[in-house]
Amino acid sequence: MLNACGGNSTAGSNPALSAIARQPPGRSGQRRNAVTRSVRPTSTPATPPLPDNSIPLSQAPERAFLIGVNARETRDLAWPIEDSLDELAQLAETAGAVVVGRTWQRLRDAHPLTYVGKGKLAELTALCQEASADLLIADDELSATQQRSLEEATGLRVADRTTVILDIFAQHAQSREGKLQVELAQARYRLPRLAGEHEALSRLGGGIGLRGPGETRLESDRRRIRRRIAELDRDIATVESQRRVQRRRRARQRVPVIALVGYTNAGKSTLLNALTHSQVRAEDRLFATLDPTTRRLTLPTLRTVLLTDTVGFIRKLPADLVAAFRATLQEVREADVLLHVVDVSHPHALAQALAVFEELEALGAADKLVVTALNKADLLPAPLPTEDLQAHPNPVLISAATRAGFADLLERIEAVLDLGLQPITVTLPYNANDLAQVFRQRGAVEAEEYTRAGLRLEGKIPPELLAMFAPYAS
Ligand SMILES: Nc1nc2c(ncn2[C@@H]2O[C@H](COP(=O)(O)OP(=O)(O)OP(=O)(O)O)[C@@H](O)[C@H]2O)c(=O)[nH]1
Ligand SMILES: [Mg+2]
Repeated sequence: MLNACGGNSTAGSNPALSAIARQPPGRSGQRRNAVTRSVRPTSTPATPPLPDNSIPLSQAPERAFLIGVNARETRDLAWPIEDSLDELAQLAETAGAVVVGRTWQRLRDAHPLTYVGKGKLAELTALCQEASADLLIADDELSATQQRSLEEATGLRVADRTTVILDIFAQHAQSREGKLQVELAQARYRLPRLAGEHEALSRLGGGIGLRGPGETRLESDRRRIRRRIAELDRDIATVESQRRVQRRRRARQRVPVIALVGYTNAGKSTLLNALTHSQVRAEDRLFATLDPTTRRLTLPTLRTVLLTDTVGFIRKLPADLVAAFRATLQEVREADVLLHVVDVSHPHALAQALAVFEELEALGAADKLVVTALNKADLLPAPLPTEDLQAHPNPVLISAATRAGFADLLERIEAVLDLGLQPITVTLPYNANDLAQVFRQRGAVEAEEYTRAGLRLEGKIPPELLAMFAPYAS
Protein backbone atom coordinates (compact mmCIF):
# COMPACT_ATOMS: atom_id res chain seq x y z
CA MET A 1 0.00 0.00 0.00
CA LEU A 2 1.21 3.43 -0.80
CA ASN A 3 1.46 5.70 2.13
CA ALA A 4 1.36 9.26 0.93
CA CYS A 5 3.15 11.56 3.32
CA GLY A 6 5.28 14.26 1.85
CA GLY A 7 7.06 17.37 2.91
CA ASN A 8 6.93 20.52 0.86
CA SER A 9 9.08 23.57 1.11
CA THR A 10 10.78 26.04 -1.15
CA ALA A 11 14.08 26.59 0.63
CA GLY A 12 16.62 24.13 1.96
CA SER A 13 18.09 24.33 5.43
CA ASN A 14 21.63 23.46 4.42
CA PRO A 15 23.93 26.47 4.81
CA ALA A 16 26.06 25.28 1.89
CA LEU A 17 22.98 25.33 -0.28
CA SER A 18 22.04 28.85 0.74
CA ALA A 19 25.63 29.88 -0.02
CA ILE A 20 25.24 28.64 -3.58
CA ALA A 21 21.81 30.25 -3.87
CA ARG A 22 23.39 33.58 -2.92
CA GLN A 23 25.96 33.41 -5.69
CA PRO A 24 25.71 36.18 -8.25
CA PRO A 25 24.38 35.33 -11.72
CA GLY A 26 27.37 34.64 -13.95
CA ARG A 27 28.02 31.42 -12.13
CA SER A 28 24.59 29.86 -12.42
CA GLY A 29 22.35 32.46 -13.98
CA GLN A 30 24.15 32.54 -17.31
CA ARG A 31 23.61 28.90 -18.07
CA ARG A 32 20.61 27.98 -20.10
CA ASN A 33 18.86 24.71 -20.66
CA ALA A 34 21.24 23.39 -18.09
CA VAL A 35 20.15 19.81 -18.00
CA THR A 36 20.01 19.19 -21.72
CA ARG A 37 23.42 20.09 -23.06
CA SER A 38 25.82 17.41 -24.13
CA VAL A 39 29.57 17.63 -24.53
CA ARG A 40 30.98 17.58 -27.99
CA PRO A 41 34.51 16.33 -28.50
CA THR A 42 37.17 18.89 -29.40
CA SER A 43 37.98 17.17 -32.69
CA THR A 44 35.24 16.48 -35.22
CA PRO A 45 33.96 12.99 -34.50
CA ALA A 46 33.83 10.40 -37.27
CA THR A 47 30.20 9.81 -36.31
CA PRO A 48 28.29 13.09 -36.28
CA PRO A 49 26.65 13.78 -32.93
CA LEU A 50 22.95 13.04 -32.59
CA PRO A 51 20.64 15.99 -33.11
CA ASP A 52 20.06 17.83 -29.87
CA ASN A 53 16.52 16.75 -29.08
CA SER A 54 16.14 19.06 -26.12
CA ILE A 55 13.13 21.29 -26.18
CA PRO A 56 14.22 24.91 -26.47
CA LEU A 57 13.12 26.87 -23.43
CA SER A 58 13.33 30.53 -22.62
CA GLN A 59 16.71 32.18 -22.06
CA ALA A 60 16.04 32.51 -18.33
CA PRO A 61 17.44 29.92 -15.90
CA GLU A 62 15.23 26.87 -15.64
CA ARG A 63 12.78 26.78 -12.74
CA ALA A 64 13.25 23.35 -11.25
CA PHE A 65 10.88 21.50 -8.93
CA LEU A 66 12.38 18.58 -6.98
CA ILE A 67 10.69 15.26 -6.27
CA GLY A 68 12.00 12.46 -4.04
CA VAL A 69 10.91 9.06 -2.79
CA ASN A 70 11.82 7.85 0.67
CA ALA A 71 11.73 4.16 -0.27
CA ARG A 72 11.83 1.64 2.58
CA GLU A 73 14.25 -0.66 0.78
CA THR A 74 16.87 1.97 0.10
CA ARG A 75 16.13 4.27 3.05
CA ASP A 76 19.40 5.71 4.26
CA LEU A 77 19.09 6.37 7.97
CA ALA A 78 22.28 8.40 7.97
CA TRP A 79 20.91 10.61 5.24
CA PRO A 80 17.28 11.74 5.67
CA ILE A 81 15.27 12.48 2.50
CA GLU A 82 15.18 16.24 3.24
CA ASP A 83 18.99 16.32 3.25
CA SER A 84 19.15 14.25 0.08
CA LEU A 85 16.87 16.85 -1.54
CA ASP A 86 19.11 19.63 -0.19
CA GLU A 87 21.98 18.01 -2.03
CA LEU A 88 19.87 17.60 -5.17
CA ALA A 89 19.02 21.32 -4.94
CA GLN A 90 22.73 22.11 -4.70
CA LEU A 91 23.36 19.96 -7.78
CA ALA A 92 20.51 21.66 -9.70
CA GLU A 93 21.80 25.13 -8.79
CA THR A 94 25.33 24.16 -9.79
CA ALA A 95 23.92 23.03 -13.16
CA GLY A 96 22.35 26.48 -13.56
CA ALA A 97 18.70 26.00 -12.55
CA VAL A 98 16.71 27.86 -9.91
CA VAL A 99 14.96 25.57 -7.44
CA VAL A 100 11.35 26.71 -6.97
CA GLY A 101 9.97 23.93 -4.77
CA ARG A 102 10.19 20.36 -3.60
CA THR A 103 8.09 17.50 -2.33
CA TRP A 104 8.64 13.86 -1.44
CA GLN A 105 6.75 10.69 -0.64
CA ARG A 106 7.38 7.83 1.74
CA LEU A 107 6.88 4.58 -0.14
CA ARG A 108 7.82 0.93 0.19
CA ASP A 109 9.46 1.20 -3.25
CA ALA A 110 9.51 3.85 -5.94
CA HIS A 111 6.50 3.19 -8.21
CA PRO A 112 7.80 1.22 -11.23
CA LEU A 113 5.67 3.20 -13.70
CA THR A 114 5.24 6.64 -12.21
CA TYR A 115 8.03 6.92 -9.57
CA VAL A 116 5.53 8.37 -7.02
CA GLY A 117 2.02 7.07 -6.30
CA LYS A 118 -1.07 8.18 -8.22
CA GLY A 119 -2.41 10.54 -5.56
CA LYS A 120 0.98 12.14 -5.10
CA LEU A 121 1.28 12.59 -8.85
CA ALA A 122 -1.84 14.79 -8.92
CA GLU A 123 -0.54 16.80 -5.95
CA LEU A 124 2.86 17.14 -7.63
CA THR A 125 1.31 18.46 -10.85
CA ALA A 126 -0.60 21.11 -8.90
CA LEU A 127 2.49 22.12 -6.92
CA CYS A 128 4.56 22.44 -10.09
CA GLN A 129 1.91 24.65 -11.68
CA GLU A 130 1.66 26.80 -8.60
CA ALA A 131 5.44 27.28 -8.57
CA SER A 132 5.53 27.96 -12.36
CA ALA A 133 8.14 25.23 -12.70
CA ASP A 134 9.40 24.26 -16.14
CA LEU A 135 11.57 21.33 -15.13
CA LEU A 136 10.97 18.43 -12.74
CA ILE A 137 14.02 16.72 -11.21
CA ALA A 138 13.76 13.32 -9.47
CA ASP A 139 16.23 12.42 -6.72
CA ASP A 140 16.81 8.91 -8.15
CA GLU A 141 17.73 7.62 -11.57
CA LEU A 142 14.44 7.20 -13.47
CA SER A 143 13.62 4.45 -15.92
CA ALA A 144 12.48 5.55 -19.38
CA THR A 145 8.90 4.59 -18.41
CA GLN A 146 8.94 6.57 -15.17
CA GLN A 147 10.34 9.58 -16.97
CA ARG A 148 7.68 9.40 -19.68
CA SER A 149 4.79 9.03 -17.21
CA LEU A 150 6.03 11.97 -15.16
CA GLU A 151 6.32 14.06 -18.32
CA GLU A 152 2.81 13.13 -19.40
CA ALA A 153 1.28 13.80 -15.99
CA THR A 154 2.97 17.12 -15.29
CA GLY A 155 3.48 18.41 -18.84
CA LEU A 156 7.03 19.34 -17.78
CA ARG A 157 10.41 18.24 -18.98
CA VAL A 158 11.72 15.64 -16.55
CA ALA A 159 15.32 15.07 -15.49
CA ASP A 160 16.85 12.97 -12.74
CA ARG A 161 19.83 13.16 -10.37
CA THR A 162 21.99 11.37 -12.93
CA THR A 163 21.14 13.80 -15.75
CA VAL A 164 21.99 16.74 -13.51
CA ILE A 165 25.34 15.25 -12.45
CA LEU A 166 26.17 14.46 -16.08
CA ASP A 167 25.26 18.01 -17.04
CA ILE A 168 27.57 19.50 -14.40
CA PHE A 169 30.38 17.26 -15.59
CA ALA A 170 29.66 18.36 -19.18
CA GLN A 171 29.92 22.03 -18.16
CA HIS A 172 33.12 21.55 -16.16
CA ALA A 173 35.00 19.24 -18.54
CA GLN A 174 38.12 21.04 -19.77
CA SER A 175 40.57 18.51 -21.10
CA ARG A 176 40.02 16.34 -24.16
CA GLU A 177 40.09 13.31 -21.88
CA GLY A 178 37.45 14.77 -19.58
CA LYS A 179 35.19 15.65 -22.50
CA LEU A 180 35.49 12.19 -24.02
CA GLN A 181 34.64 10.55 -20.70
CA VAL A 182 31.58 12.74 -20.13
CA GLU A 183 30.30 12.22 -23.64
CA LEU A 184 30.66 8.46 -23.23
CA ALA A 185 28.70 8.51 -19.97
CA GLN A 186 25.97 10.64 -21.57
CA ALA A 187 25.72 8.35 -24.61
CA ARG A 188 25.47 5.25 -22.40
CA TYR A 189 22.76 6.90 -20.33
CA ARG A 190 20.84 8.01 -23.39
CA LEU A 191 20.88 4.77 -25.38
CA PRO A 192 18.21 2.83 -23.43
CA ARG A 193 16.09 6.00 -23.24
CA LEU A 194 16.03 6.81 -26.96
CA ALA A 195 12.61 5.25 -27.52
CA GLY A 196 11.12 7.57 -24.90
CA GLU A 197 12.77 10.62 -26.48
CA HIS A 198 11.29 9.73 -29.86
CA GLU A 199 7.83 9.24 -28.42
CA ALA A 200 8.04 12.64 -26.73
CA LEU A 201 9.08 14.21 -30.02
CA SER A 202 6.22 12.62 -31.93
CA ARG A 203 3.81 13.97 -29.30
CA LEU A 204 5.18 17.44 -29.95
CA GLY A 205 4.69 16.93 -33.69
CA GLY A 206 8.42 16.93 -34.41
CA GLY A 207 9.87 19.76 -36.44
CA ILE A 208 12.13 20.34 -39.39
CA GLY A 209 14.48 17.40 -39.60
CA LEU A 210 12.63 15.52 -36.90
CA ARG A 211 9.71 14.12 -38.95
CA GLY A 212 9.69 10.73 -40.56
CA PRO A 213 8.64 7.20 -39.85
CA GLY A 214 9.36 7.00 -36.11
CA GLU A 215 10.77 3.50 -35.87
CA THR A 216 13.26 3.92 -38.73
CA ARG A 217 14.48 7.17 -37.26
CA LEU A 218 14.78 5.57 -33.83
CA GLU A 219 16.75 2.65 -35.24
CA SER A 220 19.17 4.90 -37.13
CA ASP A 221 19.72 7.04 -34.02
CA ARG A 222 20.37 3.88 -32.00
CA ARG A 223 22.91 2.71 -34.57
CA ARG A 224 24.61 6.08 -34.58
CA ILE A 225 24.82 6.32 -30.83
CA ARG A 226 26.24 2.76 -30.61
CA ARG A 227 28.86 3.62 -33.21
CA ARG A 228 29.78 6.77 -31.28
CA ILE A 229 30.08 4.77 -28.04
CA ALA A 230 32.49 2.39 -29.78
CA GLU A 231 34.56 5.36 -31.06
CA LEU A 232 34.65 6.96 -27.63
CA ASP A 233 35.68 3.66 -26.03
CA ARG A 234 38.56 3.49 -28.51
CA ASP A 235 39.67 7.09 -27.90
CA ILE A 236 39.53 6.60 -24.14
CA ALA A 237 41.58 3.42 -24.47
CA THR A 238 44.27 5.52 -26.22
CA VAL A 239 44.21 8.08 -23.40
CA GLU A 240 44.42 5.22 -20.92
CA SER A 241 47.51 3.82 -22.58
CA GLN A 242 49.17 7.28 -22.50
CA ARG A 243 48.42 7.51 -18.78
CA ARG A 244 49.79 4.00 -18.32
CA VAL A 245 53.10 5.12 -19.86
CA GLN A 246 53.26 8.08 -17.46
CA ARG A 247 52.49 5.86 -14.50
CA ARG A 248 55.15 3.34 -15.56
CA ARG A 249 57.69 6.14 -15.78
CA ARG A 250 56.78 7.19 -12.24
CA ALA A 251 56.94 3.58 -11.07
CA ARG A 252 60.47 3.33 -12.53
CA GLN A 253 61.46 6.40 -10.58
CA ARG A 254 59.81 4.58 -7.69
CA VAL A 255 58.35 7.74 -6.21
CA PRO A 256 55.39 6.86 -3.97
CA VAL A 257 52.06 8.23 -5.21
CA ILE A 258 49.43 9.60 -2.85
CA ALA A 259 45.96 10.13 -4.32
CA LEU A 260 43.63 12.72 -2.82
CA VAL A 261 40.12 11.25 -2.71
CA GLY A 262 36.91 12.45 -1.11
CA TYR A 263 33.39 13.74 -1.42
CA THR A 264 32.97 16.64 -3.84
CA ASN A 265 33.68 20.04 -2.28
CA ALA A 266 35.56 18.49 0.69
CA GLY A 267 38.66 20.59 -0.04
CA LYS A 268 40.94 18.21 -2.00
CA SER A 269 42.21 20.82 -4.46
CA THR A 270 42.64 23.43 -1.72
CA LEU A 271 44.76 20.93 0.22
CA LEU A 272 46.85 20.08 -2.87
CA ASN A 273 47.45 23.80 -3.42
CA ALA A 274 48.35 24.44 0.21
CA LEU A 275 50.72 21.48 0.47
CA THR A 276 52.50 21.96 -2.86
CA HIS A 277 52.15 25.73 -3.40
CA SER A 278 50.16 25.13 -6.60
CA GLN A 279 47.31 26.99 -8.25
CA VAL A 280 44.83 24.22 -9.09
CA ARG A 281 41.23 25.44 -9.40
CA ALA A 282 39.51 25.17 -6.01
CA GLU A 283 36.02 26.59 -5.67
CA ASP A 284 32.89 26.39 -3.60
CA ARG A 285 31.02 24.40 -6.19
CA LEU A 286 30.39 20.72 -6.83
CA PHE A 287 32.73 18.84 -9.16
CA ALA A 288 35.16 21.71 -9.72
CA THR A 289 37.87 19.14 -10.47
CA LEU A 290 37.45 16.55 -13.20
CA ASP A 291 41.01 16.02 -14.43
CA PRO A 292 43.71 14.56 -12.24
CA THR A 293 46.64 16.90 -11.47
CA THR A 294 49.88 15.60 -10.01
CA ARG A 295 52.36 17.68 -8.00
CA ARG A 296 55.59 16.87 -6.23
CA LEU A 297 55.56 17.08 -2.43
CA THR A 298 58.62 17.00 -0.19
CA LEU A 299 57.92 15.54 3.23
CA PRO A 300 59.66 16.81 6.42
CA THR A 301 62.27 14.02 6.23
CA LEU A 302 63.03 15.25 2.66
CA ARG A 303 61.42 12.20 1.11
CA THR A 304 59.64 13.06 -2.14
CA VAL A 305 56.13 11.83 -2.99
CA LEU A 306 53.69 12.65 -5.78
CA LEU A 307 50.30 14.01 -4.76
CA THR A 308 47.45 13.53 -7.25
CA ASP A 309 44.17 15.46 -7.08
CA THR A 310 41.19 13.52 -8.44
CA VAL A 311 37.51 13.91 -9.28
CA GLY A 312 35.21 14.01 -6.25
CA PHE A 313 32.56 11.45 -5.35
CA ILE A 314 28.90 11.92 -4.40
CA ARG A 315 26.08 9.67 -3.19
CA LYS A 316 24.31 7.82 -5.99
CA LEU A 317 27.10 8.61 -8.44
CA PRO A 318 25.90 7.37 -11.84
CA ALA A 319 27.44 3.98 -12.63
CA ASP A 320 27.89 5.04 -16.28
CA LEU A 321 29.97 7.99 -15.15
CA VAL A 322 32.24 5.92 -12.93
CA ALA A 323 32.70 3.42 -15.78
CA ALA A 324 33.45 6.20 -18.28
CA PHE A 325 36.00 7.84 -15.93
CA ARG A 326 38.02 4.64 -15.68
CA ALA A 327 41.12 6.26 -17.24
CA THR A 328 41.06 9.08 -14.67
CA LEU A 329 40.18 6.85 -11.73
CA GLN A 330 43.01 4.46 -12.52
CA GLU A 331 45.18 7.02 -10.68
CA VAL A 332 43.31 6.12 -7.49
CA ARG A 333 43.57 2.39 -8.09
CA GLU A 334 47.33 2.53 -8.54
CA ALA A 335 48.21 4.94 -5.72
CA ASP A 336 50.35 3.74 -2.81
CA VAL A 337 48.33 5.66 -0.22
CA LEU A 338 44.93 7.38 -0.34
CA LEU A 339 44.62 10.73 1.40
CA HIS A 340 40.89 10.86 2.13
CA VAL A 341 39.73 14.45 2.57
CA VAL A 342 36.53 14.77 4.62
CA ASP A 343 34.66 18.04 5.20
CA VAL A 344 34.32 17.54 8.93
CA SER A 345 32.13 20.66 9.26
CA HIS A 346 29.40 19.05 7.10
CA PRO A 347 26.41 17.75 9.08
CA HIS A 348 26.72 14.41 7.26
CA ALA A 349 30.50 14.12 7.24
CA LEU A 350 30.45 10.46 8.23
CA ALA A 351 27.75 9.51 5.69
CA GLN A 352 29.79 11.29 3.01
CA ALA A 353 32.91 9.38 4.05
CA LEU A 354 30.97 6.10 3.82
CA ALA A 355 29.70 7.04 0.35
CA VAL A 356 33.34 7.57 -0.69
CA PHE A 357 34.33 4.14 0.65
CA GLU A 358 31.45 2.57 -1.29
CA GLU A 359 32.79 4.09 -4.51
CA LEU A 360 36.35 3.03 -3.64
CA GLU A 361 35.11 -0.51 -3.15
CA ALA A 362 33.38 -0.42 -6.54
CA LEU A 363 36.68 0.75 -8.05
CA GLY A 364 38.62 -2.05 -6.42
CA ALA A 365 40.63 0.41 -4.28
CA ALA A 366 39.13 -0.28 -0.87
CA ASP A 367 42.16 -2.18 0.44
CA LYS A 368 44.59 0.76 0.08
CA LEU A 369 46.31 2.37 3.02
CA VAL A 370 44.29 5.44 3.99
CA VAL A 371 45.13 8.63 5.89
CA THR A 372 42.05 10.74 6.66
CA ALA A 373 42.36 14.52 6.58
CA LEU A 374 39.37 15.80 8.56
CA ASN A 375 39.33 19.15 6.81
CA LYS A 376 37.66 22.54 7.46
CA ALA A 377 38.33 22.19 11.19
CA ASP A 378 38.34 26.00 11.29
CA LEU A 379 34.55 25.88 10.72
CA LEU A 380 33.84 23.57 13.68
CA PRO A 381 31.90 25.40 16.41
CA ALA A 382 33.17 23.00 19.08
CA PRO A 383 35.97 20.44 19.43
CA LEU A 384 35.26 17.20 17.59
CA PRO A 385 34.23 14.31 19.88
CA THR A 386 36.93 11.62 19.96
CA GLU A 387 34.53 8.93 18.69
CA ASP A 388 33.80 11.03 15.58
CA LEU A 389 37.52 11.31 14.97
CA GLN A 390 38.18 7.63 15.50
CA ALA A 391 35.48 6.56 13.05
CA HIS A 392 38.07 7.19 10.30
CA PRO A 393 41.34 5.39 9.50
CA ASN A 394 44.48 7.36 10.51
CA PRO A 395 42.54 10.56 11.27
CA VAL A 396 44.18 13.99 11.44
CA LEU A 397 42.21 17.17 12.05
CA ILE A 398 43.33 19.91 9.65
CA SER A 399 42.31 23.08 7.89
CA ALA A 400 43.53 23.47 4.33
CA ALA A 401 42.52 27.13 4.61
CA THR A 402 44.56 28.02 7.72
CA ARG A 403 47.18 25.24 7.36
CA ALA A 404 46.37 24.05 10.89
CA GLY A 405 47.33 20.42 11.50
CA PHE A 406 49.69 20.19 8.49
CA ALA A 407 52.68 19.02 10.55
CA ASP A 408 50.60 16.20 12.06
CA LEU A 409 49.20 15.29 8.65
CA LEU A 410 52.63 15.01 7.01
CA GLU A 411 53.93 13.01 9.97
CA ARG A 412 51.01 10.60 9.63
CA ILE A 413 51.58 10.23 5.90
CA GLU A 414 55.24 9.42 6.57
CA ALA A 415 54.28 6.86 9.19
CA VAL A 416 51.92 5.11 6.76
CA LEU A 417 54.54 5.18 3.99
CA ASP A 418 57.04 3.69 6.45
CA LEU A 419 54.82 0.69 7.17
CA GLY A 420 56.49 -1.49 4.56
CA LEU A 421 60.02 -0.09 5.01
CA GLN A 422 63.04 -2.12 6.14
CA PRO A 423 65.55 -0.82 8.70
CA ILE A 424 69.13 -0.45 7.43
CA THR A 425 72.40 1.35 8.30
CA VAL A 426 74.81 2.16 5.48
CA THR A 427 78.10 4.01 5.08
CA LEU A 428 78.16 5.62 1.65
CA PRO A 429 81.42 6.80 0.05
CA TYR A 430 81.52 10.57 -0.39
CA ASN A 431 81.52 10.22 -4.18
CA ALA A 432 78.12 8.38 -4.04
CA ASN A 433 76.02 11.47 -3.60
CA ASP A 434 73.25 10.13 -5.82
CA LEU A 435 72.77 7.13 -3.50
CA ALA A 436 72.43 9.41 -0.50
CA GLN A 437 69.81 11.33 -2.47
CA VAL A 438 67.84 8.13 -3.22
CA PHE A 439 67.96 7.12 0.46
CA ARG A 440 66.63 10.53 1.55
CA GLN A 441 63.89 10.74 -1.06
CA ARG A 442 62.57 7.22 -0.98
CA GLY A 443 63.42 6.15 2.52
CA ALA A 444 63.32 7.71 5.99
CA VAL A 445 66.60 8.91 7.49
CA GLU A 446 66.69 8.60 11.28
CA ALA A 447 70.34 9.50 11.89
CA GLU A 448 73.06 11.00 9.71
CA GLU A 449 76.77 11.27 10.50
CA TYR A 450 79.85 12.30 8.50
CA THR A 451 82.60 9.77 9.27
CA ARG A 452 86.05 9.26 7.86
CA ALA A 453 84.79 6.27 5.82
CA GLY A 454 81.90 8.19 4.34
CA LEU A 455 78.35 9.34 5.08
CA ARG A 456 76.70 7.07 7.63
CA LEU A 457 72.92 6.90 7.23
CA GLU A 458 70.65 5.05 9.61
CA GLY A 459 66.99 4.64 8.76
CA LYS A 460 64.51 2.71 6.65
CA ILE A 461 64.16 2.07 2.93
CA PRO A 462 61.59 0.31 0.70
CA PRO A 463 62.40 -3.42 0.33
CA GLU A 464 63.06 -3.08 -3.42
CA LEU A 465 66.05 -0.82 -2.65
CA LEU A 466 67.71 -3.30 -0.26
CA ALA A 467 69.82 -4.84 -3.05
CA MET A 468 71.07 -1.39 -4.12
CA PHE A 469 72.26 -0.52 -0.59
CA ALA A 470 73.38 -3.98 0.51
CA PRO A 471 77.07 -3.41 -0.52
CA TYR A 472 77.27 -0.43 1.88
CA ALA A 473 75.34 -1.94 4.80
CA SER A 474 77.06 -2.21 8.16
N1 LIG B 1 36.70 27.25 5.75
C1 LIG B 1 37.36 26.39 5.00
N2 LIG B 1 37.06 26.26 3.69
C2 LIG B 1 37.75 25.37 2.96
C3 LIG B 1 38.79 24.58 3.52
N3 LIG B 1 39.26 23.77 2.54
C4 LIG B 1 38.57 24.05 1.42
N4 LIG B 1 37.66 25.02 1.67
C5 LIG B 1 36.70 25.59 0.71
O1 LIG B 1 35.84 24.56 0.26
C6 LIG B 1 35.48 24.77 -1.11
C7 LIG B 1 35.78 23.54 -1.94
O2 LIG B 1 37.16 23.36 -2.01
P1 LIG B 1 37.86 22.54 -3.18
O3 LIG B 1 39.30 22.43 -2.81
O4 LIG B 1 37.50 23.06 -4.50
O5 LIG B 1 37.14 21.12 -2.96
P2 LIG B 1 37.34 19.78 -3.81
O6 LIG B 1 37.29 18.65 -2.82
O7 LIG B 1 38.56 19.88 -4.65
O8 LIG B 1 36.01 19.79 -4.67
P3 LIG B 1 35.69 19.18 -6.14
O9 LIG B 1 36.89 19.31 -6.99
O10 LIG B 1 34.56 20.01 -6.57
O11 LIG B 1 35.29 17.76 -5.87
C8 LIG B 1 36.28 26.00 -1.56
O12 LIG B 1 35.42 27.12 -1.48
C9 LIG B 1 37.39 26.10 -0.54
O13 LIG B 1 37.83 27.44 -0.34
C10 LIG B 1 39.09 24.76 4.91
O14 LIG B 1 39.95 24.12 5.50
N5 LIG B 1 38.34 25.66 5.59
MG1 LIG C 1 38.77 19.83 -6.63
